[in-house]
Amino acid sequence: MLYPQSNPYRQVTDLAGFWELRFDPEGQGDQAGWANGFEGGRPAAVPASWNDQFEDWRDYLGQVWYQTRFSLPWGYDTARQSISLRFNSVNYIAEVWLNGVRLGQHEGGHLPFEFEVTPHVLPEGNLLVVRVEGELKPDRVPPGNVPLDPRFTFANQSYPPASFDFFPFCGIQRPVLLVAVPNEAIADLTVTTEISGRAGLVRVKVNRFAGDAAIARVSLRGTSVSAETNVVNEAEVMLTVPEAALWSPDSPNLYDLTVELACNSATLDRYSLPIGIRTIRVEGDALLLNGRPIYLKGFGRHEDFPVTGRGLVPAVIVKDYALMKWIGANSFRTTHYPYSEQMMDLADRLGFMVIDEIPAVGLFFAEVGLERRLSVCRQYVQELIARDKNHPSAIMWSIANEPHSRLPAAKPFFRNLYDLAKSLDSTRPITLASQVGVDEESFEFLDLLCLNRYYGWYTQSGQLDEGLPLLAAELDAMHEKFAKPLIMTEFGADTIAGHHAQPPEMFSEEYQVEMLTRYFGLFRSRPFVVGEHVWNLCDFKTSQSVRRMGGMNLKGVFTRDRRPKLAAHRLRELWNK
Ligand code: ADA
Repeated sequence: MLYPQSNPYRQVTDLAGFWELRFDPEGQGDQAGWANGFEGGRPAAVPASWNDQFEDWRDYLGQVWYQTRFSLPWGYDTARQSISLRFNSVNYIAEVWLNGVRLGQHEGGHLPFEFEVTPHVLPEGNLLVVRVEGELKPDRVPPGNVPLDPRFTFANQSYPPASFDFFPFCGIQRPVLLVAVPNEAIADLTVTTEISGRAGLVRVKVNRFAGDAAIARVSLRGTSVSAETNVVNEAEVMLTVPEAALWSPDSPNLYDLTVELACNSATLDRYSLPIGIRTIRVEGDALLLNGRPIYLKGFGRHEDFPVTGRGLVPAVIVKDYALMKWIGANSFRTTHYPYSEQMMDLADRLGFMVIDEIPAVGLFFAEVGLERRLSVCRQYVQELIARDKNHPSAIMWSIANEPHSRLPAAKPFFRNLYDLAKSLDSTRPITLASQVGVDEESFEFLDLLCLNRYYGWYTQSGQLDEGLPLLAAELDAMHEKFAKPLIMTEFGADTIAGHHAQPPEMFSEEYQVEMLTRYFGLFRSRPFVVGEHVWNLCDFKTSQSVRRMGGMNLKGVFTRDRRPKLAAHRLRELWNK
């Protein structure tokens, strides 16, 4: 799924701004025909979550109607072009109408979807209506409102009752784009890279929308190779880049790749994207980038900021990267859902390695709704790989976070997703972040191990001396059983900024520092540990519960408004040593 761009053949217009929004707790909108427009809306910013934009709708996850009007900008031409509407992210269920025509529906809040609108769009005064709801339900992914069952350890009550520990923000959270491409256009590109000696090998598969045979011309750094599209509208070429400047965190070299579609020497379409030449694979106990062992230093994070909620805020992206560079990090996991395309683009440019995770957190394996949860997860795997496959920064796929995998149905569930992901992309390792550890049967086939652990916090609370040896034993047991490299994908301590204690005690800045420092010491004594991701980069909003002061998860090493705690300075020392 190519990200829209403007060039002499293509146009894109961002429909951001103040849209009309109407809350519809009674669900009267359907009867009242709000799909054809409605009165009585209030201004709401798009993109942004709706929950914190108003004075009294924070915990409302029900039905909401959005509408906006737009005219086709100069140059958009429904005769020569195919016009579509792209939604980068709408949480959770979105249903869309244009000028009263129902375009379709999408489930899942963190991956893009688009509708072709050429037959329905008018030169002026188009009415776009979007109905959104984010109810928490057991058969959704991520699930919520799951009936409490001791087997699934959802013992802690939280409000809203999400089966995940971050606030279930809702709304149109990333840009909505009006896109025009030529009728004869490039539909998709798949770039994979290899290294041969000092040369880089760049394989490019070009898919075009159905049409007569055409030439795909692929250019990179002055070298150009062409191939004719075949009966399935596909062409594949390979370019060799001598003395290639490889992509890595230390030197995130990118090349501008340009693909043109031509027929009878007339260029029909063009698409350009930055690519990085790199390889990533697991070998023995090591994770190799460009054939060399790497160690991941970084964080779990959230797209979370006051007022905008999970909305796209480019300045926060820039800030978080600046803080991660300052602290010496080289990677992050997209906990617990795919982040914006803008976040991924900067990861390529700034040299951050990304564990790219589908929004599958809090999965459970009771029979009821299991098939449905599997099909939604399969949809997410397909959508994520289609969206992020060409990013050099995306070094592996994560198919779940902390699934409740003690039931036998878990293993075949993840085998299914693993096989699907491998069939779509055989160039990246695949994993999941486990809370079950050595009993996570799926680690038999997954490419590497990821573990979330909080010894000294949820267990052995306040007693790091007790907790550390238990963690050491568990790491050794996992390595003994699975003989694969392991990343500690989560560990940390809730910390109230400004709260101090000597000797260190829970919630104090000193306790967070001691916990992280001693965990690091342990990891460095285990050569099969190939990475450490601290939970979390910043404090973030979550559901209210007795364990979450002020509805906040305070395990950030920075506060929610990006001010450092003591641990941030310690990490900077440890990671820049
Ligand atoms: C889990 C979970 C995180 C967060 C963390 C915590 O590991 O994956 O989302 O909830 O625990 O703070 O307890």
